Amino acid sequence: MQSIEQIKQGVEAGNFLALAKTISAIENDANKATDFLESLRPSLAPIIGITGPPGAGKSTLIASLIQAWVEEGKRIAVLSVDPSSPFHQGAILGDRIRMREWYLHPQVFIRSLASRGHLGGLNATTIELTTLLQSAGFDIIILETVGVGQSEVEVAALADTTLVVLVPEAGDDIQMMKSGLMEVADIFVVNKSDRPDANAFASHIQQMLIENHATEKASVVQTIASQKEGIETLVAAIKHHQALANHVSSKKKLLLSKTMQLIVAKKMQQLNYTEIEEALSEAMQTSSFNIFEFAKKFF
Ligand SMILES: Nc1nc2c(ncn2[C@@H]2O[C@H](COP(=O)(O)OP(=O)(O)OP(=O)(O)O)[C@@H](O)[C@H]2O)c(=O)[nH]1
Ligand SMILES: [Mg+2]
Repeated sequence: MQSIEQIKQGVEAGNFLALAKTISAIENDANKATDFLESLRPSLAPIIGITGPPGAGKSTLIASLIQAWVEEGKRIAVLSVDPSSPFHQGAILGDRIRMREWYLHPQVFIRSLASRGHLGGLNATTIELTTLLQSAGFDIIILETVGVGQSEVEVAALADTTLVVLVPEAGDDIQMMKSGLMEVADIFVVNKSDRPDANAFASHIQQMLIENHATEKASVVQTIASQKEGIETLVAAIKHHQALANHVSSKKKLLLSKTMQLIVAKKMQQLNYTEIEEALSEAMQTSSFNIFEFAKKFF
């Protein structure tokens, strides 16, 4: 394991080798890194979660955001969590093209993580890795996840500011919104606003915010990521939300949600699936089998 000082020095010099090695080690087995993780003293560098359906333009948007922040002299880390799907390789290759100009930039660190079948698509070690990045001298951490099912909720439970990226003809997304997307988004980004229905779609979301008395909590920004349009407004909206998210109560809420996730993950690890399955095979054969009684043995 590299020391955090070595990692930090590397980051300052635009050399991410020690960081990359440490990330791999944590990804392989976070339990082995317990002492290292407990020694970290993370900064308050904001974590910006960016989620939305496949192909909505998340990576293209990130490339534009990076540009804006690099110009402000910031150091930026991007973690892209790819769902383990047949498109996985393609997504990484696509990102290499879309974020091409940033892969070798000394202020920018980009890393793709496979979600390894973790439910909801978020990598199981995301809390560890974002905390590492906060301890390694980055000013902003971006967390990109494809919005499939639960992952919007998961990303919101990790990020200081959550962007939900949608595209105009996203009929299904409106359905998703009704079932909870409203809760997680701090900023709705209507990307591909070069498309005909973009304004109507943005107004629709705005209307939903009004109906839900959520205009204080969330905002709507229109962008054309591929033409770098709307990026300044988006950067300003993020900054505005950051100012709100910096309150002690928001920080505490986020830390509490992360703590709960870490506890749940640890408790899950303590369960031995095979052992439970074997015990079940036996218990099932008795006529007096009761699932509550059975499960209690493993509490
Ligand atoms: N017309 C139009 N196309 C765009 C815009 N933004 C991105 N695209 C295109 O949309 C496609 C998908 O963009 P990505 O940035 O890879 O989208 P993504 O959400 O990161 O995709 P996944 O990571 O695979 O879920 C690319 O071909 C982009 O060039 C936009 O504002 N307008
Ligand atoms: Mg992408």
